[in-house]
Amino acid sequence: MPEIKACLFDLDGVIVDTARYHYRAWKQLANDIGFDITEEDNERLKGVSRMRSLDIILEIGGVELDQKTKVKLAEMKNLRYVEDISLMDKTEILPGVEQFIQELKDSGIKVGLGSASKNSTMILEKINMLHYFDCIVDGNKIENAKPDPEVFLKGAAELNMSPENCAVFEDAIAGIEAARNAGMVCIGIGSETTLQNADLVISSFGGITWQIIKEKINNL
Ligand code: B16
Ligand code: MG
Repeated sequence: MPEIKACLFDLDGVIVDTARYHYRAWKQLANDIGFDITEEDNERLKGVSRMRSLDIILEIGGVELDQKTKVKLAEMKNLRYVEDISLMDKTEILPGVEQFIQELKDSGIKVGLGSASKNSTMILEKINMLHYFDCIVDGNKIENAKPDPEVFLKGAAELNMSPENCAVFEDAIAGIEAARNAGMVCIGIGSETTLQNADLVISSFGGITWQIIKEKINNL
């Protein structure tokens, strides 16, 4: 197994749990249009781009709209979402992930972000973690959404790394596919059943050190 010299992190579901804010804003939008969405529906939106999320929601409501209206609705949803995330702070960082990233920095491992979100820099600023990242590749920089490998390949390129020297941390099935398509080792954060295509899965970063992950990767 090639040496891992860089780690690329997904944002939502790995560093912070913004899914509940996305859910609140999408639910409100669906209600405005005249239908409702459930938490189960929200699972389908994780790791998916904003416009694709809207298409899924409209499909749930059985609503068809023209592109101009869809762009307007996505903007409305984002305004509500941004209102919520502007109140975020350090307390919203998921357990153990900041210590883990600090350990990577101390070990000379490069750290990058690979997220579908167009709000990633703002979120990282709010939780005071922007300074850890040697590169940020997010929804503003990519054309092809996960499972396309673009987001992670761009991350590796910005860090001057070959894909085989990069590991990806992801919570969504599409993100794991993207990492695999990029030829990178992929660590799933969540349930083993859902994330069965990851090279290894941890339930959270709680109690997890870089040493533990490095050994697990070497044993693959
Ligand atoms: P925004 P990730 C993704 O982030 C979210 O999981 C997904 O639910 C959201 O629709 C997408 O970002 C776009 O976010 O509307 O802020 O641009 O998991 O790839 O970090
Ligand atoms: Mg995610």
